Amino acid sequence: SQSRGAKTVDAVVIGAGFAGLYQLHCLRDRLGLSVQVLEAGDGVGGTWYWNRYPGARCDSESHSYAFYFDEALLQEWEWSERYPGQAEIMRYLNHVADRFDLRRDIRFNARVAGAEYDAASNRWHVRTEGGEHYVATYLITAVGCLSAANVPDIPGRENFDGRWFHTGQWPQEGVDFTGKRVGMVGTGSTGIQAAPVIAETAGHLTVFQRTANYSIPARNAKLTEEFKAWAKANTGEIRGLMQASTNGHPFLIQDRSAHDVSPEEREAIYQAAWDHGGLKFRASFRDLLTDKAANDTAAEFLRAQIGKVVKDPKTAAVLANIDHPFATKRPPIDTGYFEAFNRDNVSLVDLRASPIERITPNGILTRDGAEHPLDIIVFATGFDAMTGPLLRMDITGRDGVTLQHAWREGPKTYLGLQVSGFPNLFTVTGPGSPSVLTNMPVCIEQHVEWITDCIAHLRANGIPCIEPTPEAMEGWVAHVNDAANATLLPQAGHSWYLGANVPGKPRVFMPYAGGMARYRATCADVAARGYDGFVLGATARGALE
Ligand code: NA7
Repeated sequence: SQSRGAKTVDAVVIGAGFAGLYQLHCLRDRLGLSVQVLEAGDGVGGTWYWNRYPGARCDSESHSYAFYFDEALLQEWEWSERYPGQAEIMRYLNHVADRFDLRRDIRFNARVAGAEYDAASNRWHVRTEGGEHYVATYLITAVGCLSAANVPDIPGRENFDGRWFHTGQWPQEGVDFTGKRVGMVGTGSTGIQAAPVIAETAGHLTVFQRTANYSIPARNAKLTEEFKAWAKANTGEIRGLMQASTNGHPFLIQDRSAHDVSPEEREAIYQAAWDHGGLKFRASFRDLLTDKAANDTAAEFLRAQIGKVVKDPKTAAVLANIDHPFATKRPPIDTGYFEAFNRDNVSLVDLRASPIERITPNGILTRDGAEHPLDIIVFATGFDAMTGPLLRMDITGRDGVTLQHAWREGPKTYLGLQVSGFPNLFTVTGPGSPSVLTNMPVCIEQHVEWITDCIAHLRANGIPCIEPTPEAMEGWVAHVNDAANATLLPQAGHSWYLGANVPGKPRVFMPYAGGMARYRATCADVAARGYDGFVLGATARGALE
């Protein structure tokens, strides 16, 4: 299986974000394998490497947005704010890379073009866009869920006289908005973070809103010494809480129905959650994501807050014209988003009333005939989520079947970790895993450790390869659907959870909504039952060395 000019290793890992870094550490330093990480960027960080737009910040609280596998690492690292900003997360991941001496096995500026499985040798052949060739027994994708930028195909973009940027491919040197007329398209988590920061220096900011969104104040602040000491003294408890929760955050969803309390009590609970800030708002009642009437109470409270903040009633009405249940699209949290519309240099365009017709050399033309003159356009238009980063590479499994073909009707995986027909390919936070519905590092640690244990099992038992049975995979796909349908999540018809933001993408609810704790237990159980649902070694046809 040795090819000329190719480098042979035990495992190739694609991506050097949270997932790729930890996967390298586990395979190399715990199992003793030779590992090559291939990373498109010129540094570690993954999603955070590319998403350096103004205001980029994590919505998970910093003490929970970290690796928990190493107590010394937890004790030595210090976060400065309640939510970590992009630059601080980059410092953290660079620290991790140095501390575990990871860089020597990472090849930067190496974007993977494709990977092909050779059944005769039971090896993956991985090729980069730069023409490098790697041969590996195991191929692990650690490519992130929100890393393939979705730049909308709006006619006329190529003729725009100004500059345009996508938030997920932000220039390293930054963008100077001083005095500029800036148009920002998109009001998801990203646009909601970026708008108030852009408004501080821009001459004028025009926000183009297609879908109005709920947002909860983050209430970011410097961490106190007391909090930092508490977090360090209670790492075990925090880890336990994150692992027991449905979403990997260090709080549990309250075990009470929104219907159990009086309207006055409910209002007080929501007000307290609003004042506390952040994603914990969602944990106020257990039935917010399963019972529409319960959800309506939260939605109503949140819409009312917009009217209290935004002074211009017309702008407030457009911002509050939200047509999906609360948290059925990923709820943003913000620092001064609605407040920004009270500035003289910020205005809102309602694309529902008048969609974008085209981009002109001068700006954006909407259907009502208004041309909004712009120097800079910022596309905060999100990602080809979950499947995009995988399908933008050409991955070919057994019998020449491509992943694009295998997923033509939507992604199919077993446990979000493996695909039938693709032996020894592991997808960290793949579609069908809880991933984007959770606090990512918690999900990533679980995936990476499960994959590591699986590979250790294969090697200890002389098993050349593993892949799921088609039946197990179909069963999991059905279970992922059932889990979504047991919630209100599919009711947001235009959400990226469903792939609805990318024209032509199959409408399939991609993440597993059954909860992180339950998912963890299922994965552990599958392994304990001898990797139930997987075929061990049978597909390699004698490739055992
Ligand atoms: P999102 O959440 O996908 O938001 C993208 C926004 O861009 C959303 O408001 C979209 O409106 C809007 N959009 C997308 N395409 C267009 C076009 N063609 N015209 C007008 N508006 C458009 O991406 P984010 O980057 O904000 O957040 C991604 C995740 O990162 C987030 O959920 C967190 O997990 C972190 P739409 O709703 O499709 O009508």
